[in-house]
Amino acid sequence: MLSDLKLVIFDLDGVLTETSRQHFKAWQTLAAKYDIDLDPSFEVHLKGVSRKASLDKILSLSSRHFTEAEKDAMQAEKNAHYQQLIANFSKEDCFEGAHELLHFLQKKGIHMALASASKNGPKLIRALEIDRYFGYVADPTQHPGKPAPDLFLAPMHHYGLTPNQCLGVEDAVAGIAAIKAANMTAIGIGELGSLPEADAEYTTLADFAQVIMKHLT
Ligand code: B16
Ligand code: MG
Repeated sequence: MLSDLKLVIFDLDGVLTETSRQHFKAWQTLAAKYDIDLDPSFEVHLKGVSRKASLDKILSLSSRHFTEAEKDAMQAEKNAHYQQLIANFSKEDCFEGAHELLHFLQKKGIHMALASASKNGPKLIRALEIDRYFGYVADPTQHPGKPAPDLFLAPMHHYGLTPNQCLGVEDAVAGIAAIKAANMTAIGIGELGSLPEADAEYTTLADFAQVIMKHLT
């Protein structure tokens, strides 16, 4: 598998940096305004899920009906709060090993792409100073969200590759499902056993980086 490797497709939130706390805090604050108490155990259901789909999941906890205009306003409010919470993100907010791994893959001539569900992705990778590594950034406004495979297939098609030449790296159940639906090898980052559909799981990005860098050296 690694001998054919031409493209690594990274998820962003939860793989290259940790923004799930900020996403969830912004959702909790919004939900509280509508008397919805978001338990921390709900967070896992929002990982890798688009802003709109996340809101729909949260509002399903309420018996109230919300108009589309109200839902649009709620998404804008959540995003403004989220952007405030990540306003000071910089290079140091990348997970340990991220810069080294991206630099290593670049030197090896392996393409890198981003397959994030986040519309804030392009801005965030600039803040993290890793944007120069990505030859292709899949646009979440142009494709169905995870678990559909499209965000992972778009970079593969961009480079004219086949699934066996690609590796997807994800922290969310929906994201691993998307990679597998694209017929690619799926690497799960997170608590071991939490992503059972992944082909291999690593607790941290640094652990994965060590293994792949050793294999490709
Ligand atoms: P935004 P990823 C996802 O990013 C997050 O995991 C998820 O919690 C969030 O709702 C989604 O992006 C949309 O983000 O509101 O910024 O467009 O993990 O796919 O990189
Ligand atoms: Mg993620």
